[in-house]
Amino acid sequence: MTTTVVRAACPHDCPDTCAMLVTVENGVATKVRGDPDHPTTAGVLCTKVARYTERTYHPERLLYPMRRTGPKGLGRFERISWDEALDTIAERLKAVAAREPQAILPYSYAGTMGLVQGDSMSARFFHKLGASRLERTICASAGAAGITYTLGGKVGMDVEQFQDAKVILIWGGNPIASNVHFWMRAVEAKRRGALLVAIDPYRSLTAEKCQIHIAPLPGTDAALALGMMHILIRDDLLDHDYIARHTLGFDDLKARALEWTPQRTAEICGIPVEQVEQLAHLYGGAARGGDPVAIRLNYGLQRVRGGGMAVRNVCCLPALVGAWRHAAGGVQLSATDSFPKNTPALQRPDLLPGPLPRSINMSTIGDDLLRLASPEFGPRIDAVIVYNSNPVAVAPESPKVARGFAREDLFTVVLEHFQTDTADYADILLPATTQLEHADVHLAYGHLYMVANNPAIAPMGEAKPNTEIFRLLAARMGLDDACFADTDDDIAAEAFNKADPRAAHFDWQALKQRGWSKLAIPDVPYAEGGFPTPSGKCEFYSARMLADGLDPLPAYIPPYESAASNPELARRYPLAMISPPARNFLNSTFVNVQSLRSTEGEPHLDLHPQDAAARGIADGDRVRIRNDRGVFSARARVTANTRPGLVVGLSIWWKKLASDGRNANELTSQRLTDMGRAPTFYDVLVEVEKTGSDE
Ligand SMILES: Nc1nc2c(c(=O)[nH]1)N[C@H]1C(S)=C(S)[C@@H](COP(=O)(O)OP(=O)(O)OC[C@H]3O[C@@H](n4cnc5c(=O)[nH]c(N)nc54)[C@H](O)[C@@H]3O)O[C@H]1N2
Ligand SMILES: Nc1nc2c(c(=O)[nH]1)N[C@H]1C(S)=C(S)[C@@H](COP(=O)(O)OP(=O)(O)OC[C@H]3O[C@@H](n4cnc5c(=O)[nH]c(N)nc54)[C@H](O)[C@@H]3O)O[C@H]1N2
Ligand code: SF4
Ligand SMILES: [Mo]
Repeated sequence: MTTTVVRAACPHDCPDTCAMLVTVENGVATKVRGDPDHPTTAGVLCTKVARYTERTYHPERLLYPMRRTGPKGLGRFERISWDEALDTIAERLKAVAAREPQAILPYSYAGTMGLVQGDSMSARFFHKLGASRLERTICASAGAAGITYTLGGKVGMDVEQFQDAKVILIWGGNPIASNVHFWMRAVEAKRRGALLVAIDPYRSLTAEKCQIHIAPLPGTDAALALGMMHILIRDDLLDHDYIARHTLGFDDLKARALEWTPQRTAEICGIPVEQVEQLAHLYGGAARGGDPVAIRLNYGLQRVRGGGMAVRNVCCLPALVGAWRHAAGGVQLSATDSFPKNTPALQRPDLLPGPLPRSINMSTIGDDLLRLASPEFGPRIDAVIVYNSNPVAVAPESPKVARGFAREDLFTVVLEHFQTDTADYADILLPATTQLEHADVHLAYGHLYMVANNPAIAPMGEAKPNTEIFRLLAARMGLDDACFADTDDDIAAEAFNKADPRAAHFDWQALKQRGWSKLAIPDVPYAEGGFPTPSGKCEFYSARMLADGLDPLPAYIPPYESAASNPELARRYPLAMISPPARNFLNSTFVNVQSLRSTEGEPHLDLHPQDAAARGIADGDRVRIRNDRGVFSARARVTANTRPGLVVGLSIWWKKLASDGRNANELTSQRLTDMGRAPTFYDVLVEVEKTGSDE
């Protein structure tokens, strides 16, 4: 028997991008584990990925190309050869492209975060065709805009410093489920005497473990941050020297913050006024005492109308108290912009035929698939190629998404590991390799290491890497630029820009051997300012926001749908609904892995005892959740973990694995955030009722 251990990277959409070790026995991957030497992975994988071999060798893996034989959505297919699949796709795309290339739309997200299998060969292919571009907004673009206006980019604290913080605000995140390697450091900080504060309308697994839990109404975080600023300024818990040297617009900010009395803040956030005071004092007081204060800012607060502004306001706090002076102080949202990713080399935008093709926002795919040609929209979408994403389950206002994909005149190709809800609508379904079967190179959004992924096993069945599928399609369509012959190794070798000092040491061959390598970034990056904003300062006042038609100062933008902002709607639909990630799923990935699904059980809806009683709902009852956009059902869990007026449906279920064939996205809306054009998944009013039967 031959046993080898292969260095790999977890490909999932998770900040932790773990360095993995894959044990291979006689060509079969028998075990994956976390690399004990990698400082952030520290030998630990989450429960989901610890089962990665179960997913790779799943009996329902797609192993052959397939052609649809029944109506769209029913998922009936027959096996065909690769030649036939590629010929069919090339012929259809050629015909559409000859008429109007922008009628072709790629649809992809972060099923794999690899820089090679994510978007390299695929982007080159679509660029060369002149296809519509995709605006990748479904997750992070609201917060990205907010932090970029304020701090200059998705940069900030290093996760490896959090254990030394004395106060950690865990704001809009549930790291026990979604960022466990940060959580390990937060727990260590707590052991060393730090105070952990969760700011989350829901008593999440994480909030349960923090010493303090503050539960504002969803979508009111921007107000909470303004209230904190008010108190920090009123009680002079400020670092005047840091403010003077490294921030812009303090006097304007002060005037704005003055309007945010603790009373007004408490009223809008739906929390006691004492909590606003307490939060500001424990944050500002610790900083004033010279202790490092840290904020782990996450995604939960971004998925509402004012999500971008909420992130911006929170990002102003560390500069006010001088938290950036410490390695363990500041804020971390995403590390993405710390990496000098070489996008031009990976994606070759130079292949675009001018003029620049239109871009379609992935968050409004429901409406856009249903739109006719018009001068504002451009041509109708005639062909969509989906890879690394499952829009029928994950995109907002799912009934429209499904109707769009059901269009008989739409040509749909899906590259997948499994027959997902989206795959059911494919005309041609292509089997893709998993991370154990292909090469890749990764950056991370929660740490500062470049991580390599070596293939551990041969592709299953006839599966092929995304890159190879687009390489073959390019050849079939007669695209002959030299870049379409690049191997995955060639592409990986160009993933980071070595001219940038942060990645000057990047060498693909060495990285493949070693597994991971940290960027060269100082431990205390903003002690002396130097933010990547136009002014080099933390911009409390942002001229760029003004130019973009936004309020240049921190502000509060109420949700689209809440009792306060839309009382008429709230009379019909009095409950706010959020649908954050379930611990055992990763977005909609892993929902079909039996062991993980059985841990989650079935779709649940958490309701506060008061709301349950008012509707005659008991724990364990089947309930129907509805609004004007749609309806889905779940089993009620009556629990004080939610606040009155808030219901929580942990997500994202495969629709076809739920008893009613639906999930929470039946009810979410396609309205976009204040900035970044992101979806508003957690800005939703609903009503809940007990269903008569058990179905
Ligand atoms: N296990 C697991 N891990 C994951 C994922 C997964 O699906 N499962 N998904 C990955 C991806 S793609 C992402 S983007 C991240 C997301 O993970 P997180 O950044 O943790 O964000 P969310 O999961 O959206 O929400 C986290 C918390 O925010 C709370 N929240 C909801 N609305 C608000 C609000 O208005 N204000 C505040 N303060 N809190 C609010 C929710 O109750 C929830 O407990 O996790 C990644 N990691
Ligand atoms: N209601 C509600 N909806 C949400 C959210 C929420 O919190 N609530 N969260 C939103 C967020 S934050 C995000 S990021 C999106 C996530 O949405 P998606 O990015 O669509 O994520 P997944 O649902 O995990 O789907 C990824 C798919 O890619 C496939 N895949 C993985 N690797 C490969 C590969 O190498 N090749 C190919 N061809 N396919 C591969 C997987 O099998 C999986 O089916 O969902 C959003 N939707
Ligand atoms: S999903 Fe996240 S925590 Fe789990 S193994 Fe992957 S990177 Fe690590
Ligand atoms: Mo996400």
